Amino acid sequence: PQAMKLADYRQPDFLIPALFLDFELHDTQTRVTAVSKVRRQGTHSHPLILDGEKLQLVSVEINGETVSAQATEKGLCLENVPDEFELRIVTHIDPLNNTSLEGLYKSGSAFCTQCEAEGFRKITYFMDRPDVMAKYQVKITADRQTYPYLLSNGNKIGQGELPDGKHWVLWEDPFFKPCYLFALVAGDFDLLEDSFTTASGRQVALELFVDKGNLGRAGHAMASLKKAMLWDEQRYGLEYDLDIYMIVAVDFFNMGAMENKGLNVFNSKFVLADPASATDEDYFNIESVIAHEYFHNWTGNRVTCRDWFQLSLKEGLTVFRDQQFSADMADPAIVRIKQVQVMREHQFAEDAGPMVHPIRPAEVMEMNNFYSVTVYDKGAEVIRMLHTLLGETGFRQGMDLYIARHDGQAVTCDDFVQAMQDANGIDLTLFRRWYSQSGTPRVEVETLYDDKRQQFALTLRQHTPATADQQDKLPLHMPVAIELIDETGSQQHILSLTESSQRFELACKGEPTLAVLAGFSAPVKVDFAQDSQELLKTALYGQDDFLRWDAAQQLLSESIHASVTDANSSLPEAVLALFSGTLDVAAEKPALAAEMLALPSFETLAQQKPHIHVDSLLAARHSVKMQLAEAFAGQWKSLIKVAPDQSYAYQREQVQLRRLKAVCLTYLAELPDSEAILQQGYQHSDNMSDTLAILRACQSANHRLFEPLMQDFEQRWGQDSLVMDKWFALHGSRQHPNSLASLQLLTGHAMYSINNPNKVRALIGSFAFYNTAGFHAADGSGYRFVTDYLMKLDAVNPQVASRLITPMLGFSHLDSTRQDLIVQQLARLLNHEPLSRDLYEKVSKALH
Ligand code: DPP
Ligand code: ZN
Repeated sequence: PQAMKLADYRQPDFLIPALFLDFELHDTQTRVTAVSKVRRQGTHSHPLILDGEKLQLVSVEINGETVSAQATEKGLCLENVPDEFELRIVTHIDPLNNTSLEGLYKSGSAFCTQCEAEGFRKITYFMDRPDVMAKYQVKITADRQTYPYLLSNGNKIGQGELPDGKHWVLWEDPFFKPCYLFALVAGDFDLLEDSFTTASGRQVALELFVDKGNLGRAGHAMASLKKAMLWDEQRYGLEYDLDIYMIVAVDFFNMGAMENKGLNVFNSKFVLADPASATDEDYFNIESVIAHEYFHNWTGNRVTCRDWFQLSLKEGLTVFRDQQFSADMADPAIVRIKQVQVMREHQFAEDAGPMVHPIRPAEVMEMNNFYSVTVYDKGAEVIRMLHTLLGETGFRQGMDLYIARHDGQAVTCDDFVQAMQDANGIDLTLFRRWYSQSGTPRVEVETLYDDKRQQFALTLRQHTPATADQQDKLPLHMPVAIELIDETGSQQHILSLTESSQRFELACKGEPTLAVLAGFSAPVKVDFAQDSQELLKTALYGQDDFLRWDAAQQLLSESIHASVTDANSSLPEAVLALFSGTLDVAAEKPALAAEMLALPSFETLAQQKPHIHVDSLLAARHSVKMQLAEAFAGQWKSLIKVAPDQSYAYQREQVQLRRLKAVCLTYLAELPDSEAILQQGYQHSDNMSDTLAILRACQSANHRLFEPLMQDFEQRWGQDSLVMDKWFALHGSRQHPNSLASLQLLTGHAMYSINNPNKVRALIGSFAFYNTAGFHAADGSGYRFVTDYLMKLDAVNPQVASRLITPMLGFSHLDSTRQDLIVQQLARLLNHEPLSRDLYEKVSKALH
């Protein structure tokens, strides 16, 4: 396979301004008739090249005349076509056997589609690229009883009955759109209906389709949608533009959800919730993903991407917008902490591995591989930096100009930055480097206090180490938010760093304690040697909650790393003081306390050092956990009683207390006398958040209650697919000598299926990503198991396989024995035939 390059972009040779699609649905032989208006763009005599995969070509007509055309594996080439013509193509497709879940496929008994990025070519021959935009009409015909709902984008403009028990519906979408936003759903659902009146007074019908019997779990998603619609009007002045907004929840889905125009298709995991079956985290994620897809209506759909290298244009921006929304809906500091954890655990890891790329990749072999934490989350961090540099008003002016200038167009990341620049009259030339330069920058901090002049000087030096894809790096433009803490309080500043080294001076009466990167103002690693007393001061007395948490995490991380070198080391005084100080105020600030008391994850710890030894780092983390459990045994026991006394609601104060309780439980479960408390906690829980907190605590402590509670849980929830994913994940991530045997067994469980991405991610994904001891087992058995599984999975669903291989890619920080073991497995995979383009791209890069 060959890589495509951003530098090779050419505008399309033809345009297709109108498309009529006619679907006669059938499990294994759906007939698709596509009628396009085609127009040559520019003066040239190039053939019309259409993308198409896994299609059975029936006929091609140009202006009503049959033409003979030979299809290849990749598509169709039509020579000598007129400058303007009607093209009619009939194909047959096989949705039932389409396990890739791309194009048209069956999820349970329903038909549904997923076209982003390049799935439309599995539906018909077309110019499958986002800069070809058409107005769509879609006719769907199917059996009336089995498929009472026939849905597509836009407005329903016709329907009818047929004599053979079939019926049809005709849809029209008035907006031009790229084919990746096309959607079709057919099935039998329960329907939750509501409506929203826009700021300008238009009534929008809201329809949420869920599997039969799940209506009681649809309310939170609907409420979230209405909040998102209102928020986008108030924050960005953006209103919804069609008369109807539909969301369908399906069980088989590769991603979280998809923003198809007027017809979102969602992984049911991000729709369905009730207190008994969903956790606070599920409620939070549903609200945020519903908002994310809704916000795409403007940032993605009305203004879309010119080509797929520009994916961050819509994803980075839309993630940033959903993050702003979540911060307004929930606890801003906690929301921010979660985002930073994703950056540090996953994005920094991607930067350190073979798949490193800039937020706007320059070369792509398989586009599905670039729906990455870099494009999404680092992309959002880049937008956040713009927001910090321009301020709320300046950023909004830039957004207004961006939308006004590009509505209805397919544009580039440069167009976005240009709009920000023009609206604010500032020069963003240097800032644009964030789009082309990959890797995690390092910022080194040096300070000096001049007593006489009462000046605090700080020198910032930035440097981005070379990455696998790019040797030479340049200085970047980044905001560095700082806090100076002294006896009288604290002052905050945002420093604009543009050079490789820069010195700043600030007036300060008395030598302050400095804390850098407030709110994680730039996606960088900071090198700042601070003693533990200063970190402690920031953690306990800082203004900015994020900085307090960050200082606490640094203290904890350092004590864990120290215990790697000296296994008998006892907890440093500063860590004890941190915990007692935090526990003292835990009841008043439960959310922040919970995050400050939680140990940094293994993955975060691993990203802090160029080389790690898996076993000693695991042991060190565990030993620190044990010592903290014992040192504060009394506090854990009393704090878990702070639980809310009302019945469950997804409501801020309650969520905070439950989270604090969950963290206390993880320590408590390490204590010898915890069994009765855990047992009772499990029995008396009336909601999934508390239940899962107990199970997680037992799992991470390898408590003997874990097995019996898991059996009880299975008894209770064995028939509930979404809840059983939590059960699979707990098994998959359990660090236990028998984890491989149990994994083998569970792949045969009645609720498990290799065809369902949620199951695979829950069981095998949890093992590969989070079962550190099992996955990195010294004999290589974990790597071998995952590789064997990938070989099977790749034939079923390459996109999911390609996600799952991530933990095998970044191995340069492991010991040489483990590196060799991983390389052996990757080599075996590279020789496996057939190997998807998705896996080939990653494996070949990793072995390079
Ligand atoms: N559905 C995915 C998302 O919204 C891809 N666009 O991020
Ligand atoms: Zn998105």
